[in-house]
Amino acid sequence: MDSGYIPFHPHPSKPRYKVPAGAVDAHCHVFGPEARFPFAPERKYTPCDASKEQLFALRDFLGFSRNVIVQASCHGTDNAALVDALENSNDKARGVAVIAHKIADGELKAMDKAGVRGIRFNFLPRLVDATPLEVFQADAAKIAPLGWHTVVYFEAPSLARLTPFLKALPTTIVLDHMSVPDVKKGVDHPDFRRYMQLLDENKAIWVKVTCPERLSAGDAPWDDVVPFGRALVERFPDRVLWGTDWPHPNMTKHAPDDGLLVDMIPKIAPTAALQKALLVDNPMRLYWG
Ligand code: 0GY
Repeated sequence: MDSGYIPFHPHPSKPRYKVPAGAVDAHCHVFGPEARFPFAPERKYTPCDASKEQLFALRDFLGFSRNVIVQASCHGTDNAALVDALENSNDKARGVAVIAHKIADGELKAMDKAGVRGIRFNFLPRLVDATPLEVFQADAAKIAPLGWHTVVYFEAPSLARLTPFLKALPTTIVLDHMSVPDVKKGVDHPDFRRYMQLLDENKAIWVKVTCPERLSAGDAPWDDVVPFGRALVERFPDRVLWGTDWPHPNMTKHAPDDGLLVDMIPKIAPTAALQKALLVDNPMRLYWG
């Protein structure tokens, strides 16, 4: 673990909000354990270990039924820890991989069997070295026949540059963490309006209303992020996903209390119908359908 790296919260609170039956935590990670699944040499950070057993225990503690585990950049394109977690999940987890550009079809099929349903493109320079768009485009073409989707992690200032790329992808697309808006600008700022417009005009684009602890200018309960999540959930109720982001890599001040993250859900999805869409129907359709 890097010096100064902040491990996940050791004792999250029990959420006061009770999630609907069958709820899915649709964005979380496993890290290592390093002794068994070493981190990638090209990684930009070295986290604490965060095992599948710890993830599944948190799932149960928070009242969730399933997980979608996303390959984190610290594991590079070696998806072994992810696949191990999927294979030991009792069919309660699906995965999103990060693939090497020369991956063999047989390896994709093996990952599909294990429960991988998508690949992730990461555009954050603090997490990965840049990949040419043509390479990502070729990767998307490779996984499209499997019925997989593409998860794309970028920050708001990259929206204009990446819009043509997103429009050309042949798969369903899922945008991580609302593409990291500048919450200080507010939901009515032209930047976020353009983002809403992208989703309005492209029905293949979904969005994760995740990471208030990352996006907020303040601290829990992260109320400055609520209008962003709520605007997306109310306008695109059948294309939104929610997740904890456990074990919360690269937090800069302290680790969030996962119970408080769950308690935020009714603020961004204020009706039972929206909560069921966000937590059950949408992730089940995308990952278990
Ligand atoms: C996240 C966010 C982060 C890290 C990664 O792949 C990663 O290492 O995604 C981050 O630092 O913003 O999705 O957990």
